[in-house]
Amino acid sequence: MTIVLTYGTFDLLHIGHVNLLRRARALGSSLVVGLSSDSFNAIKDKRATQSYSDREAVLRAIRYVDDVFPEDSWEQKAGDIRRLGADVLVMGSDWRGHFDELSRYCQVRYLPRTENISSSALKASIRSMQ
Ligand code: C2G
Repeated sequence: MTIVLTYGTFDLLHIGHVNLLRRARALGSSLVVGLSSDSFNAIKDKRATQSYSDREAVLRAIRYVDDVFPEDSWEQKAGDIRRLGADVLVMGSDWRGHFDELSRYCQVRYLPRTENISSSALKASIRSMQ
């Protein structure tokens, strides 16, 4: 049983998120997502369009996702890895290097970020259509 762990806001779920989730899941037998809480998004200076509960419901509907829990701080990852028995931490390549210290607890993998798509770009293009 290889448990894969990833984190993110996953606002306005798009193909970049789905590519990441599909590839992460393919690295193991289950994928658990640490979903940024609304309070943590404020810490990340990120405003999500959708509430935590809506973003959680959308993620739980994705076939690649086996479980979701709140990400409330930068510091919780080591504890999450131990608590979940995670074997692999996966993040998009925009995070390359940021979580290398966690390789003492599990494998850390950075997967290529999907080009030309982001929640903020989606919001801008929706605004331009109005
Ligand atoms: N992602 C991607 N390609 C995109 C957009 C996002 O591969 N075009 C990946 C990101 O690299 C990340 C995941 O999808 O691994 C979720 O992205 P976000 O929801 O933007 O999350 P982020 O703000 O990067 O939060 O503690 C880690 C943070 O919570 C990560």
